[in-house]
Amino acid sequence: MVKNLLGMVEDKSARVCILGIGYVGLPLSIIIAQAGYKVLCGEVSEKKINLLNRGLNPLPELKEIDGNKLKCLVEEKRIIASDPETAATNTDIKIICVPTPMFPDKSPDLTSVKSASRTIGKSLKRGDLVISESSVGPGMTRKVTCKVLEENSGLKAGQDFHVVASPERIDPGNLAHTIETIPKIIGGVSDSSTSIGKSFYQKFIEGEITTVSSLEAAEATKMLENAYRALNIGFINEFAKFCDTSGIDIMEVVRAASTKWSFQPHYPGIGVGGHCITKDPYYLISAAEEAGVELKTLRNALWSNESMPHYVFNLLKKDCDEMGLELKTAKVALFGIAYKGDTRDIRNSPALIFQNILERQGIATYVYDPLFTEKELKDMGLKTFNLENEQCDIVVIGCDHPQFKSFDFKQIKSLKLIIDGRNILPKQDVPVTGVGTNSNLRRKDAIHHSTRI
Ligand code: SAJ
Repeated sequence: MVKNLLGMVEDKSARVCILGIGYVGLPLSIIIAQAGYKVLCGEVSEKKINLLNRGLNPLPELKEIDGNKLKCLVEEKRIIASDPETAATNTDIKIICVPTPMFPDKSPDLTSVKSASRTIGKSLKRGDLVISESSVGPGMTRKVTCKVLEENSGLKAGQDFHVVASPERIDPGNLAHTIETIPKIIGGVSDSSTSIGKSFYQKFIEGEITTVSSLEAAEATKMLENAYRALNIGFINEFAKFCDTSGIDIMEVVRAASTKWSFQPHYPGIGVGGHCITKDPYYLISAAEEAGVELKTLRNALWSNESMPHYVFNLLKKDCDEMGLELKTAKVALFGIAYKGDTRDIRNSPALIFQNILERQGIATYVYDPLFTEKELKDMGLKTFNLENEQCDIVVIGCDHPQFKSFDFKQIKSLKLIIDGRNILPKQDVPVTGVGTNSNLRRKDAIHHSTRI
């Protein structure tokens, strides 16, 4: 390589470009700038560029962003935002942090990765380092990212420039796992790429840095992690359906099984949301199919997870039939729209999929979420439930916001039934049906409990 990139990493003179200022790119920009590098943030959103260059957080929902720290770094010109082309030009290390969604048929949508690679390729210089933090299936960095980089630069990956895959492991909103402390996996197109990638990350990652032998090994590591989680959730959701028919309380059984050293608890619920566990496994399935291997078990687990909003709807229908409640005319309040508790992130939220199922059945659903204002919910086109002055017949718990665990449901005088889509509620005065908790058990307790009053 013509330039001494390692020396520039060591003396912090290497200029860093980060393409995609989202859940991954923004926190990454801050910790790299804080480590002493100049960071050029490339963004397609004019709004984000303007906010960032005014020292304002373009993602206010990200609790982990320290606004003051960001403001200082912008004022010191350690972070500058611009369009992607400008940000990529005259930089030495280029990090791709763009989204990797799916097309409607669940096949990988690498549009943003190709666009970022094209942008980088146009101004790529000998000795530069390109890092892909975007989560893709094994082989995609080599077959897509490297190919586009080479086509647009006339240079050769591994020979003229370095390429590393280091899939993000961000856990949005979880302050227990900050970007600095999350362990990192790094795999390069060549040993020297891996080595320089590790030297760079060591400057700002406190967590353990593990190097692997190739781009594919790094991509496969991320895919394995999230497929493992999707598989376990998929099975526990299936097991919950069995428990519902067999007088078994799944939460009791999971607690008991957790006394075994090799059992990692997972919990059934109204479904699986977010942008990792819903999507990464399909990237793995697609990569495997290209290699002629069908990952049937994983695909079935994903279908199990995707079936849960409907399953919970069927629980609701069954309970209404048993209780003589006319669902069509009942007032249903959905508590919580986020994809998981204690976050405002609604991407692929199963609670909203559930809400859509009810709406399509002509059942009006009113939404309450303590993390959103009524105006925000209305701006999403949702009907809102106002705790202060409204009543409802049925409450469905859509996500495990901690506030719901101690919520006083007695204040809803007309309440007749709760469907606990996350199995988080303690016993209530009204019947509560959970997922896999064999509601008869809980309903008997509830009725018994309520007769005592
Ligand atoms: N969920 C269940 N049952 C469970 C666990 C989760 O139904 O036992 C549901 C959640 O409610 C949510 C979805 O699955 O709807 C995903 O939950 P998650 O805890 O996996 O949260 P994510 O999507 O933010 O996952 C992230 C991932 N991080 C990255 O991909 C970088 C994932 O790899 C982590 O395992 C996860 O955080 C974590 O462990 O916190």
